[in-house]
Amino acid sequence: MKKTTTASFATRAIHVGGEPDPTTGAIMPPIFQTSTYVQSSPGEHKGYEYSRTHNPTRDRLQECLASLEEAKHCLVTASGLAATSLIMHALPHGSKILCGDDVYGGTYRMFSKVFHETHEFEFVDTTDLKKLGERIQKVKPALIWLETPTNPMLKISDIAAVAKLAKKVKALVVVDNTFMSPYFQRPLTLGADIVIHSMTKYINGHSDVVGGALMLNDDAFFEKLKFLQNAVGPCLAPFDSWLVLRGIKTLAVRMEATQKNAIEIAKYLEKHPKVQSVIYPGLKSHAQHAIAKKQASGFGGMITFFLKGGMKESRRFLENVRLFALAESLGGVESLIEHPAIMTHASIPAAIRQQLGIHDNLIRLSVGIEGIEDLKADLEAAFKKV
Ligand code: P1T
Repeated sequence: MKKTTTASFATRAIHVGGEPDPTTGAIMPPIFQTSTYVQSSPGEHKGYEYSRTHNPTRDRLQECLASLEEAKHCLVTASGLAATSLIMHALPHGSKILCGDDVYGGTYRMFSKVFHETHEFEFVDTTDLKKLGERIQKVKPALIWLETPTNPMLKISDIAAVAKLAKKVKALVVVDNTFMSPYFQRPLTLGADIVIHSMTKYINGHSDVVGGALMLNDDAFFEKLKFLQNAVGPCLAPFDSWLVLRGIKTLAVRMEATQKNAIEIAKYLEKHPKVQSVIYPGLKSHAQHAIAKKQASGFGGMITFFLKGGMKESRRFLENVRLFALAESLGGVESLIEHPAIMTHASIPAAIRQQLGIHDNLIRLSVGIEGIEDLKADLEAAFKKV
């Protein structure tokens, strides 16, 4: 099925890039587990020379993902951070970047500890459009980096409004769409220029691959990124590409199922006497609930909440869950739980964590698709130990 088909999301997730193998009719595409390709004469080949540059299994995945994000182009990369690094490599030295103040700890670390020598970063609250507009006019950035919802505070930025402000100074807008997946949110259709994903999360959905992706419509910038991927090297392996192609087939049903469970759990936590407050974009109490509703077709499966107490209570709680696995990462079919201050966001300086609200009693859930009663019973048993 062509990536430009008008078929529904669920159909495209299964069939774009998923055509049967033309040589054998195998319904599942083969894994082209090869590093190189034989040439009939020097420079004469079938379009493939070396797997850092091209691989047929990777091509199939890229076609599928471009279709799902409604993008002209897609590149898949060795990790989510590899996708981020390619964009940073593509910017000229001295570029100014405005980045949301609450982003994945690894993204913050890359910007503040790796690319800070060549680019200038300023971290701003991108949910505050007035303040952001002022900084855009003052700084005249080359690029605005949005994570929405953010990790871990689940803050939502208005993508269309930020894109409008960015256009005034010709800044590119990048959206890290990892938490929503293209099933719930397609930033390119809202005016963003580039979308990136940690495919490690919902897109693959089975916690068995580390991978990333970037999608965009601009031909020249795509060629630059493709050149950089080949020149710098962070390509996705054929087997990992195949695993993601397999996982992505169920993206639509997984996102619906995770959201259904997440809504139940968010409501359960909201009423729990041992919970101080709950952050979930689908709750009316969420500060940007209206924006979430306007720009996305769902609220996802990530919940953050503050337990009553501090580090001692958090540890007790996290040591006593059984079904929720205490682990970094998110977006798999199995439920995960973690402590952002110690785990995923430890690379953010403590003072900044405090400003953002990443306190010792903050807990993050990635709600999986297990039976809802089992998930609630697991949390309830752990609460009893606190
Ligand atoms: O881990 P990697 O595939 O390189 O992706 C990095 C990344 C990028 N963007 C967002 C929003 C992310 O959440 C991540 C990775 N996050 C975790 C590992 C985590 O547990 O939050």
